[in-house]
Amino acid sequence: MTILNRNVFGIPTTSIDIKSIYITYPYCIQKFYQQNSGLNEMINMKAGKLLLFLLCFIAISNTVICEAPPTCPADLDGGCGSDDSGEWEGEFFPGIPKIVYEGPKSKNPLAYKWYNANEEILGKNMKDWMRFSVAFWHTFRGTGGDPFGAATKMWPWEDGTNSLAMAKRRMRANFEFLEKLGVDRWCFHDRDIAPDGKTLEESNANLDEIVALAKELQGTKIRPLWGTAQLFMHPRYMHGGATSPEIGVYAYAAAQVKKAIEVTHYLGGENYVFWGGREGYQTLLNTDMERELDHMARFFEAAVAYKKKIGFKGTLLIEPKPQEPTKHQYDWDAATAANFLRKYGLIGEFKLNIECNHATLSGHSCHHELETARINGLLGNIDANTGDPQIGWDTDQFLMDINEATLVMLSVIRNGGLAPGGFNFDAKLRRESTDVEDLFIAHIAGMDTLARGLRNAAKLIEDGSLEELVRKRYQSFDSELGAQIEGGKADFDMLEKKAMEWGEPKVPSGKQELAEMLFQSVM
Ligand code: XUL
Ligand code: CO
Repeated sequence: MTILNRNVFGIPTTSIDIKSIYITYPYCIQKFYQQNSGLNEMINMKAGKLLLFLLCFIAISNTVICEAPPTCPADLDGGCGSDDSGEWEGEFFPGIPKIVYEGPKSKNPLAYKWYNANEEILGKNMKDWMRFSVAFWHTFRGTGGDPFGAATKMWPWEDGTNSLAMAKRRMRANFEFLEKLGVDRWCFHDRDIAPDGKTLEESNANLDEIVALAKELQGTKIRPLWGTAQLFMHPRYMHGGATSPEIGVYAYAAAQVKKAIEVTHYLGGENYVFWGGREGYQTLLNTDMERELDHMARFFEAAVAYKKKIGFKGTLLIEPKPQEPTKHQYDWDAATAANFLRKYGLIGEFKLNIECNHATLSGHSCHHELETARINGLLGNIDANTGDPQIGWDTDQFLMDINEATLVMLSVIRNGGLAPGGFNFDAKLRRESTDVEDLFIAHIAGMDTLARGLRNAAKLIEDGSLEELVRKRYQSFDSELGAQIEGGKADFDMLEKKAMEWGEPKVPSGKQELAEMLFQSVM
């Protein structure tokens, strides 16, 4: 609904809009708390509570007490732009400096302590090992809403609409964020960055308009790590996209992916992702699984053909996930996805995008999924995040565990890096983290944790003791018979003869605790 006027808190005064009131009222309280931190104790007292209530009451009655939130209201009578075009070019993150490396002793939350972009580790700059990327959908579309509660994040540049003007303003915020963070890559879904239209043509036109702006703002340095199509939010995709039993949906999904590959290519994207959130089933009783999987394979074949047709050189990535939102997704885990690719002759055309929280949802560790992808030649990209063992669903938290990060980086080093893939922060702030600076702090901490993992993994590799432990465990195969077995030349007759000649084998210790001790020694 259109709001004609707002008071200094952005609260509508000439028409009632419940959502705006919801958004702006807590902002006043929040700001009051922040700006008067010394009053926190007082607020705990009765008099303090009364005073706070009075102040906010007066504020809502249009009296100037609190400072106005720096909103860019939809009606744009002024403030963020002269018209509805979203052309505002002000600063979105005032007071946040360019984030620089200050070293491990720094106590500055807005500085890197471990991530030193141009420092060389194992023959490669840290930034080339990491190839970090910001996920547009979490960082710029995440609201903090959950199934039990409404949005908690009131970013100053948001006006509560999904308009084209808002999409443009948000895109400008994205690029200021990337610049300040010193990150050269970003990832997006088509519908995160531009609003859905009434028709496919209108949606495509919206996307073109936003992509043109993104192209301009990218300059020469910034590129998408990957793009993707959102085939899960709209109700038309409730039974899936490529696996929907309805042919019209299959065609619509194909058209959407076609366009998303085009714009990813146009923006210089290095990869394209397929995450099949709704490609799966809720019950096998109403599902022809074989037919659905055949359809999905045909869909991927068509994507490969189209990619080649338009000259897109980026890697196509499948992102496994076992469930959520679907009860059982077809790309359950790395091994399932690899088997699917092999069955349908697609193995050379795709790699995998391993997400750590998806790995744990499927009952594996992230390290297991990375190693499964790596040894199959399929490790293409990592969606860097983590879950919470006590919660158990896809919480998409920033990865802050140094042990976990070290294991992740061991796989990445063994893979020779991830390029043209990288680390995409498919991670969101907790619902309760509501300050703009939290967006920076979360990314800085996530980047520092992985950088620390890289440093630790490099130490482990340079030290060599763990590698030596593993080598020793298999050294009996470094023999003539071992070579015959590994070369596929040892038949059962030959092996039986040896078993009888050698008698009961001597089985050495697995040295697990020693391996764990060596691992911990580099932390
Ligand atoms: C959902 C998820 C997606 C994909 C892209 O769990 O990870 O954001 O990364 O569609
Ligand atoms: Co993901």
